[in-house]
Amino acid sequence: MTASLPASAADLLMVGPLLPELVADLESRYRVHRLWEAQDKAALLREHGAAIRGIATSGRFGATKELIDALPALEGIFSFGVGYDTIDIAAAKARNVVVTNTPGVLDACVADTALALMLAVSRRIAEADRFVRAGRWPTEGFGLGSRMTGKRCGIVGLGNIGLQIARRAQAFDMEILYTNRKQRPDAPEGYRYCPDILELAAQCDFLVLAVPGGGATRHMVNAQVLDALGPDGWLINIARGTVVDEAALVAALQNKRIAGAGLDVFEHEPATPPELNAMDNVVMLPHIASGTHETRRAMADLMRANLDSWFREGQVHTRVV
Ligand code: 8YV
Repeated sequence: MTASLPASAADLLMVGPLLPELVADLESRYRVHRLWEAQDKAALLREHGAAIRGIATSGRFGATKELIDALPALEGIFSFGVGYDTIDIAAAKARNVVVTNTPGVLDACVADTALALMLAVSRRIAEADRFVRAGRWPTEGFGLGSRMTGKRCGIVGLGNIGLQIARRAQAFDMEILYTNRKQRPDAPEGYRYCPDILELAAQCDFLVLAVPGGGATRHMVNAQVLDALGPDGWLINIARGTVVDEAALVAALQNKRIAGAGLDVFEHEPATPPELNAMDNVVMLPHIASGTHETRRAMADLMRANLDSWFREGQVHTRVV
């Protein structure tokens, strides 16, 4: 726990509701303005905008150029989460506003979720649970799943999270293939590099997305990639919904051009494509990959450390820009 700052240390604009413990702690030490609760957001910004020195946000709530430009005294944007694709980084840079995120502390739980989805879709875990609950076991056979052990795991984006997914997949005797902006010379021995996603999709059984969101990766998984993955291949997405052309994914699933999908993220969250609801070969989660008590606490601690160091010493721990 950090030493307390004077309550008047700084005015913060909180864009959306963050972890309740974090909100309570920040409110005890900063003047926090709750943007999401304001009936008239423009009026809140008119009244307090000139005093606001920090934005507290997350990947979900982001920070637009319009918001950044409405805050003349803004010094920093402090985000709860590793992904910052919804924060206008160019606008922050142009204003010399520091941006921080919470890398590292969530890698393990996000990787755990990727493996959970891989097992869930290949072994039909969620579907089997529904089968038992519906009382169908006594009278019907459930049928078989597909083996995960020993299959080929194709990771898109071998960053910290990708590496943790690979390590876990190796425990299932899986072969590791990956694509990345460039080949990683430090990748563990035996990891096979594919220069492009099409080749990777064609050669793996599970295509696991672990790249950042944003313009550079938008719709990286399109109809062509899904066709390369093929009718025995599974798509797993714990990255960002924008990485997948969701309409193309729905079409590929409807036409059985891929085996199924395990999705923690969607293109228009919290909306999910209604066509997927009836598909037993699809497992959908409400963006919970980092959602454990332990990890969310660690994310809150890191975000708080960034905020406090900035307003005390003008320094931060995990800077994006
Ligand atoms: C969180 C995330 O769900 O870290 C990220 O980029 O997407 C997740 O860990 C999110 O930031 C909190 O709302």
